[in-house]
Amino acid sequence: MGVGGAARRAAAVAALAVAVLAGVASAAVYEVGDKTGWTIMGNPDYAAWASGKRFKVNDVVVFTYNKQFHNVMAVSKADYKNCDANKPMATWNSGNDSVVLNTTGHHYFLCGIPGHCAGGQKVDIRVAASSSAAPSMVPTPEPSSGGGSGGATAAPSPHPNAAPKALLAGRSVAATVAASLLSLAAAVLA
Ligand SMILES: [Cu+2]
Repeated sequence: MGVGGAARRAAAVAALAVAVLAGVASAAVYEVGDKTGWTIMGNPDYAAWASGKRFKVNDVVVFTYNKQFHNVMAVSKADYKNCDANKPMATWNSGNDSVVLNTTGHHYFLCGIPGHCAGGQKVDIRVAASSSAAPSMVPTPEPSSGGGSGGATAAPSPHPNAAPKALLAGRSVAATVAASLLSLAAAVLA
């Protein structure tokens, strides 16, 4: 039974390690527009480019362009729709900009050069919330309720360390209240 618990724990640790490694290793790098890059020439279809991808948190998108003619702006959904380049949340203009997609949801980018966004130089990159699957794996090793018997006795040990302070504080308050109630009762009875 002890062996079974150890094996189970080892398996859980291994699974966790794999999940962590997978999370780190799976960050992908995407060149926006692929070989076409970030441009307006040839009317590239960035919606089509994005639709074929499954972006994840911490993936990187690279905008490659001639910085004399273009730039990259992160904008709100409304500004994306309206091609409004007047209040970008961020602007890049190196000609080779790597942007980390550090949140889930939509990331809206456009070129701020007049007319370019309206001409199609805009991209809506949606990051799926797939990473939420990883945290849910963490708690699962703990409730080893199925196995029961032998190994379970070791489990309670992590918790008692946290409890005593709060417990003692609560107890001393309760003791004080009880003592004053007793003295009050004694006074009434006397
Ligand atoms: Cu442009």
